[in-house]
Amino acid sequence: MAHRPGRVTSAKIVIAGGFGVGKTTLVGSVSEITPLTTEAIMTSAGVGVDDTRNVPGKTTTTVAMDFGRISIDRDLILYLFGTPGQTRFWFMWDELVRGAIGAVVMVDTRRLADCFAAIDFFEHRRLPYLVAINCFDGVQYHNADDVREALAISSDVPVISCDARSRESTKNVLISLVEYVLSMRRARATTPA
Ligand SMILES: Nc1nc2c(ncn2[C@@H]2O[C@H](COP(=O)(O)OP(=O)(O)OP(=O)(O)O)[C@@H](O)[C@H]2O)c(=O)[nH]1
Ligand SMILES: [Mg+2]
Repeated sequence: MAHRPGRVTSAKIVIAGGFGVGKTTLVGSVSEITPLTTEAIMTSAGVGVDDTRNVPGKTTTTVAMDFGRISIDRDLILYLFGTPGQTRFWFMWDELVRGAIGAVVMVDTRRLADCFAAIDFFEHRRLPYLVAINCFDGVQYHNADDVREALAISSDVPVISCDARSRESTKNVLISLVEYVLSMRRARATTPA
C-alpha cells in the first residue's frame, strides 16, 4: 500500500476475534455503505456449542463474512472484512485474509483466550495486527499493558481500547492500524537484508 497524496489508494483490512466479540458491530458502526452481512439466526442447535453467556442479547451469528467500506480521508479507502467468530467456519480464513494489509483482533477481556487462535493465525502469516479491547458495558476495565502481558504479544503490537458501537472509536482503531502497518513497512524498508 503506497500512500501517495492525490491518488486514491484502497486497502483491505480483516476484523477478527472470538465468537460474539463485536466484529459485525464494528463493521456496521464505521461503514459508510450499508454493510453486507451474512448473519444466521442462532437456533437451539447451537446450545452447548456457542457460548452466549457474556452476550445474552445475541440472536444471530456471522456465517461467512461482514463487508464494509470507510474513507479515512480523500485518498485512502479501507475495505473491511469481518470474519466469522465460530471455529467451525475457520476454513474460510485463508481466503478472507488474502491481500489484506493488516488485521484488527478484537478481544473481550472476560474471554481473552477466545482471541488466541486469531493472534496465532496472523503471527504465523506475518500479517501486522493490532489488538482492540471492546469495552462492553459494566465490564471491569483492564489496561492495555495487562492485556498485552496476558496475551504474551510483542511490545510493538498496538493494544487499544474501543467501543465497537461508536463510529469515532472504531475509526480511531482503523487509523491506528494503518499507521502501524505503514511504520512496519518503513522499518522493513530501512532494515538491511
Ligand atoms: N455493550 C456492548 N455490547 C456490544 C458491543 N459490541 C457488540 N455488542 C453486542 O454484543 C453482541 C455480539 O456482537 P456481534 O457484533 O454480533 O459479534 P461478532 O463478533 O460479529 O459475533 P460472531 O460473528 O457471531 O462471532 C451483540 O448483541 C451486540 O449488540 C459493545 O461494544 N458494547
Ligand atoms: Mg459477526
